[in-house]
Amino acid sequence: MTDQAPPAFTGPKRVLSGVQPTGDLHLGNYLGALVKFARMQHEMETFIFVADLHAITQWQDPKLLKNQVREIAAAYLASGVDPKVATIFPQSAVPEHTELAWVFNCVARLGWLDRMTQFKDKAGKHKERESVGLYTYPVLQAADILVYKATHVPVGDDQRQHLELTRDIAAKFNHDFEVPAFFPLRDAVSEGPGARVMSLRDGSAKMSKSDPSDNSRINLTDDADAIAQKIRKAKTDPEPLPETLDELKARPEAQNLVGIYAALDGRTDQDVLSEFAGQGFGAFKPKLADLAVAKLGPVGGDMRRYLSDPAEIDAILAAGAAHAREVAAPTLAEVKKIVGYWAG
Ligand code: AQP
Repeated sequence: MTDQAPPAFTGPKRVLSGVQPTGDLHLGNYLGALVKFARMQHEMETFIFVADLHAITQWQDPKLLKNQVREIAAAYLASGVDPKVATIFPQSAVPEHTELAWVFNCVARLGWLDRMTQFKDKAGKHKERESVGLYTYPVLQAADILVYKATHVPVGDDQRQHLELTRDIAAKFNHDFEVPAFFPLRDAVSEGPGARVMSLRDGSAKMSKSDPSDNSRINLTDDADAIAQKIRKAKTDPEPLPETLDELKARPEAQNLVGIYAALDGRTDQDVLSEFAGQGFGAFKPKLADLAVAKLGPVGGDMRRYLSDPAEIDAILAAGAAHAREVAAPTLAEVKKIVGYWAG
């Protein structure tokens, strides 16, 4: 081995991301992922899937799953993802993801997966009762990304560790099979406004679908009253907003609300502080509620409109899956040859 860097990947720039159909989407999913999808689709070729394979790593009612997939697709459309521009599809309709995941199961090392904090968080104290699928979830995620040779993966900050693992898997595959520029080794796109939206009840926990308290999150389907009420009840402190970001650091709940305001309004946290410094939450929260209702209200309304026509959503998903397979199949065919499969 030499110390030389491997040759650079020269394929096209592509965006790939997805969301699990595991419950109502919230403001964190919207700002951390959906808004970025809508923006990036105009910058490069974009593939956005509904992660139903990932969803079943934890129990999902089979009678509900298909409709949950449609709900996520409706959320993509309502957030501005345009099926004429981006490819929207259900993960389970593109079997190349799982075929590549098996190869990657044989490339990834146990020690790498043992370090994944999301598994530890989700499994809690009883990891022996969790599915093997939950443990190997990040390997499937690597396959989702690399089967399209995606170079850009817009996700929230909680996925950063999984994306680093994707990079490690790509690098080991390229190295072990002596195909140095086969898979791209790009970094995550997990920074920026909204990359880490925290719970409205606890500024140290991320806003999450699975939080038992509905008041901890703003759902995309919440109406104006519910949004305003949740913001009114959001945990804060009695101090007025400070002038500088440094002063905000020790106040996670205040920092979170300022971050949400900034992300919804397309501004920086510092801009928001400059406008509201010296004001208490009694003044700030109603302004934030108005902004959240103005931005999210139309998204919820559009979601309901799309969901009133499930056949149209199914047609979009089917067309997306057909196109996704056209792109994924050649990658998998090459991988089979590289690995030396009999069927390669
Ligand atoms: N709080 C968050 N802030 C910013 N981004 C977030 N994302 C999730 N929570 C936040 C991003 O949303 C995308 C889709 O996530 P997912 O549904 O596929 O999985 P998740 O990260 O497990 O979402 P939840 O809401 O936290 O679900 P549960 O409670 O089931 O674990 C990803 O890009 C994620 O980063």
